[in-house]
Amino acid sequence: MAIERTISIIKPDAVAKNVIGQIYSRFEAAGLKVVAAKMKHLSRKEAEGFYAVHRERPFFNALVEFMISGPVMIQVLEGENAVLKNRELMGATNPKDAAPGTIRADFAESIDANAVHGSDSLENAAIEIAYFFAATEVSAR
Ligand code: IDP
Repeated sequence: MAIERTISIIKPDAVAKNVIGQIYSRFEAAGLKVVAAKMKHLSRKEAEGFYAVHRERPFFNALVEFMISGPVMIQVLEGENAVLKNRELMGATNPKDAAPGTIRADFAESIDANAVHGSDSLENAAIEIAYFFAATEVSAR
């Protein structure tokens, strides 16, 4: 299986709940390695740019407001099948539908405040990594 890299963002609700370490433990237990990380309070412009694909969706403004409501923890995860593996660890977008034992089932309150973001494809992972990290900020393989 291919070694991939993906973006994970621990959203403001989970940072406020003080569960960064618990979420990192799940990445590590699943064989995903943190190869870059930064805590950031996103500007409105950064959040709007990151979620530009959702610009026309009715929840866009609420999503941006939420993502700038407090600091987020952004990391690049590396490992076999990292994109899908991270999505599996996250669980469904709406925590009510998320499988037991997933991050969203255990730490998220609602579809608006759903604890984590994860790239949904290898192509988007590359775009999202470049959005937040310079090449020199990501550990070499
Ligand atoms: P994902 O985060 O599981 O990949 P996306 O469909 O890419 O889900 O949506 C991005 C984010 O927008 C979600 O994580 C969630 O916070 C928010 N979102 C998606 N759909 C809705 C909705 O129907 N109402 C409110 N917020 C939503």
